[in-house]
Amino acid sequence: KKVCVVGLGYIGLPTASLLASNGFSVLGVDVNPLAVEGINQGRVHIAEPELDSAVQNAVFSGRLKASPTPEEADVYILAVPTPFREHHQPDLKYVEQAVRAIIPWIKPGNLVILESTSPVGTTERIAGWLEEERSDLSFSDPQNRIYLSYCPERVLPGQIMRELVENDRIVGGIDEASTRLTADFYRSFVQGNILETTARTAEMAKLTENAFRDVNIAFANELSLICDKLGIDVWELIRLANHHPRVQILQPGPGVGGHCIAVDPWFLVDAAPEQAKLIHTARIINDQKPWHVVEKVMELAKRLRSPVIACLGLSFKADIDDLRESPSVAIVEHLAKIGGAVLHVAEPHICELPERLRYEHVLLTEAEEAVNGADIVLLLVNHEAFRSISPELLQEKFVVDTRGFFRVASRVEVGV
Ligand code: SAJ
Repeated sequence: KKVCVVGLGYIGLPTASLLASNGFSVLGVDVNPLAVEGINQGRVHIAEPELDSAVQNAVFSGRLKASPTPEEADVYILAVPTPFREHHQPDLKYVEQAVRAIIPWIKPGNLVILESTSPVGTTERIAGWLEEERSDLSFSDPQNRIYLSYCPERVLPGQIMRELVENDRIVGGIDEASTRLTADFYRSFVQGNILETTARTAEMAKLTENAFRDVNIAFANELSLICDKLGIDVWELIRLANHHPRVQILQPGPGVGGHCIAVDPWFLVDAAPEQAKLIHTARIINDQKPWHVVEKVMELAKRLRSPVIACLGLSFKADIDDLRESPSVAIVEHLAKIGGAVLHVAEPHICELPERLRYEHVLLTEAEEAVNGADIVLLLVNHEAFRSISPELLQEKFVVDTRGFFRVASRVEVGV
């Protein structure tokens, strides 16, 4: 069987290599010519554990090839981004481009699967585009029948290769025959359960999962603000409360980053603004958290003459190199713009500062060195690499620990 995967990003590329290792012949399609060229040489443009070797094996075995344009295949998987536009409205332009690119190649019997996180109703819209452009194909006539489904990915960056195989998957077809065909396809390479439903419910399920996490992180972030006001250690509080058999509070942080959790809940707010009140408020709480951290640091900085601030971590979460939509980057950028302090930034997963942080008074350095020369230590990401920072180094410094990472006595320990 031949599979064409459109979009070779965080989801498409791992999926393409997994399919190849399961014996499918895979064509990966991407609009980025550098990514295509690199993949064909066995090189990967994404940092994800075990992805390089999987792609290398797939390419060198001859079962994975990349190209800027689609070809004929049995199954088409669309894994392109779905960002939002101004006013938090979902932008389906990449999905539409991908669908329009495969439309000329589709034959009766083919299966089209959308994996991109999408607003409810997107699979039905794709069916509309297909019917519009290809009157020779049909979702009902057995002679010219094609199949279409939604199957969201649910993998966690950092564990993608394992979770792609082990996670349960939800499959929702545009009709029952599509659901069944798609479920059989995923059963051929996924070990988790394949759960069958409709396209609309599957779309909503993906949005619900990320909104659930966002709301729960907002709860933790709100607790951190309340505790800050009342002089209570939020980390101890949560640890204690979580001893209750039915309480499981998540961890506060500097805000919510990444390209999923901070985006997907907006698709629900956009679709049902009157109803999605809690989900909307959670988004606002999480989006405001970085500014609270900035205020906290500035309060301390004002007490010092020419403060040096060590900013530990830039990525959107621990032990990855992904800086996209990272609250830590936003915080450091804001501090840099306010000025009046020298910032020593430590991010062990990058070699140079991103464009938006290139200021004369912002320097990328090694963690211990950054801490050594600083008056204020701002912990933004709980990277494993920061465990080697000794508690002695933090003594006599102001510590703003947004992740509850350091639990030591220092001159002032501030958790936010
Ligand atoms: N965060 C906290 N406190 C926590 C947990 C997370 O502040 O207790 C922050 C992180 O620091 C980060 C953000 O939330 O900035 C998101 O991180 P994450 O690890 O929760 O999630 P992602 O964005 O890496 O991946 C999520 C996952 N969704 C769920 O767990 C419901 C993943 O399974 C999805 O596949 C992915 O979104 C996606 O692609 O939608």
